[in-house]
Amino acid sequence: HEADAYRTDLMTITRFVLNEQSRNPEARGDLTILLSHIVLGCKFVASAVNKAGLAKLIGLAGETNVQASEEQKKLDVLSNEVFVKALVSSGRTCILVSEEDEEATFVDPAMRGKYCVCFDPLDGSSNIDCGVSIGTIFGIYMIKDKENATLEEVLQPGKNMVAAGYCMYGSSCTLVLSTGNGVNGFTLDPSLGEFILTHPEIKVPKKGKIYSVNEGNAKNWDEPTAKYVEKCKYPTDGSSPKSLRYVGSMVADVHRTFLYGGIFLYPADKKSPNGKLRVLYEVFPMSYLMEQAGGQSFTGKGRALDIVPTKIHERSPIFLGSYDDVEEIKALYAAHA
Ligand code: AHM
Ligand code: MG
Repeated sequence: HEADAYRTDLMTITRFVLNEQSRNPEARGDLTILLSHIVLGCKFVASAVNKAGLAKLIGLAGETNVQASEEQKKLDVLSNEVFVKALVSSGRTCILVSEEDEEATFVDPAMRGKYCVCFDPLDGSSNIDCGVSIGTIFGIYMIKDKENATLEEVLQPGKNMVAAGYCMYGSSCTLVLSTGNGVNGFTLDPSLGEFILTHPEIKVPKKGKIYSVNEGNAKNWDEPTAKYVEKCKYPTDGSSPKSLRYVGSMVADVHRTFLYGGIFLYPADKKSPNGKLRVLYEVFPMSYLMEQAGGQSFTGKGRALDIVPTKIHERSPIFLGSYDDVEEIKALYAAHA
C-alpha cells in the first residue's frame, strides 16, 4: 500500500475522450478535437468568472488596466464570443446555436465539420454579479450533409444528440460529460490547467431527499405540480419531508441532483405555459445526461428527449432527476390528464 503525496496517473479529459473514441473503429478523432475546443472555452470562462469581481479594476481579459474609453464587455457576451470562435476554429462544426444569438450561425463552408453544437455559454445570469455558481451547457448533433446543411439538423429530438455536457463554475470548476456511454465528471486543476477525472461513472441515486424549484411561482402552477410539491413538504406515506434547495442556476441545481439525488423542476405556469428553460441548450443536454446517469426527464406530457423542436429558442417545462422521484410526478400528470 503506497500513500503517494501526488497521484501520478492523471486521467485528463482529453485522454479519457480519446480512449472512449478509440473503441469505435470508425472514429477519426473529430469529436475529441471538438471537445478539446469546448474545454478551452470552459477554461477561459472559469478564469474570467474568478476575476469577475475584479473586472472593473483590471478588465476581464487581461491583467492590465483597460483603457477608460474601452467599455468592459459583459461576462456572458464575452463568453459567447470565446465559444463561437473556439467552435468555428476547431474546423469540426457546421451549425452553432447559442442562447446569446437570435439566429443560428452557419460556419463558413471552408471551415465546416460534421457537428452541430447548441450551447448556453453562461447560464444563470442572475447569479453572476453576486459570485454564486453559474455554468455552460452544451449538446452536440452529428450532421447528415455538411455541404447542404439546413436548420433541420438542429431541430431534432434530443435523443439524437451524440454528446452533451456542462461545466459548472462553482466552489470548484467541474465538467460533466457524456458521449452516449455513461456520464463522467472532471474537475479543473488550476495549477495544471487540466480537467482531471474525479467523478467516474456518475449514477444518480434511485430516489432522493431534495426537491428544487422556484416556489415563488407557486400561485400560477398547474394542479399536478402543486400537488407534487405539497407532497414533498407534507408526505402522506409516512416518509420524511424533502429538503428544498434552489440556487437559481440550472447547472448548479442539476449538478447537485446528479450527486445527491432528488428532483429539479421548472414547470409550466399560467404566465409561462412552456416554462422558462430552452429546449436545445438547457432541456436536451441535461435530459440526455440524466438518462445516461440512470435518471429520467419528463415534460409534463412525455419524455423530454422526444420533443421535436420547431424553433431554435423553443422552451419546455421540465422535471428531471432520480428515477423514482420523476415516476411520482409522471403519475400525478397521468392521473390529471
Ligand atoms: P438565464 O438563461 O437568463 O440565465 O436563465 C436560466 C436560469 C436557469 O439557470 C435557472 O434554472 C433558471 O433560469 C432560474 O429561473 P428563475 O429565476 O425563474 O427561478
Ligand atoms: Mg440560460
